Amino acid sequence: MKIYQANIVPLNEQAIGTAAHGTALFTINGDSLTINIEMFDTPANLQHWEHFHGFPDGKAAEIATSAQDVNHDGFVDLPETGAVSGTTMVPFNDAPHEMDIPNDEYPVADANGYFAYTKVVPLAALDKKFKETFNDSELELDKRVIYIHGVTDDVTLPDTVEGAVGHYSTHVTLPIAVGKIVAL
Ligand SMILES: [Cu+2]
Repeated sequence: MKIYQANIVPLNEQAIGTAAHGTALFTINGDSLTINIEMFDTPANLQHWEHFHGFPDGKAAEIATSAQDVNHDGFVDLPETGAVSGTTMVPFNDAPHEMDIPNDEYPVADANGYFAYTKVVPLAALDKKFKETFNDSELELDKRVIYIHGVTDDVTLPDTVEGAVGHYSTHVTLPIAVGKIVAL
């Protein structure tokens, strides 16, 4: 059995008015990966995209901080996280192993901004899909970071905030918390 965890800390908390935080636990046991994520103080009553991000070339990803707001508009948007965190890799939604990122199958925060997500993923299927997508790369969880996204539409985002994906707006993709995954 192999266990990884992440301490998830707020990002963009000044701009969005809430400091989202939580924990993630990844347990590899035989052919299954069990994912447990618990989040507090996220924007309430809202679905939150969550994924691990990383670099396909084996470089270790690091968490974005306010230093990644390179255009100084007050927000670290999704493209700005890329320099240190790499690209979106695996979603924590209803079927992580399908690696289908833009959809509505992510957890929804309650009225207090709390949600808990648990999923048991078939590891061989995830590994196969990951290798197909990222040029034979290994999952290497300890080189990845977890991101939680999403603010309500009443948060005013300047036009300089980027990161819309298909018909999903920058409100859906704005990062609100991030954590480095480490092996225990
Ligand atoms: Cu993400």
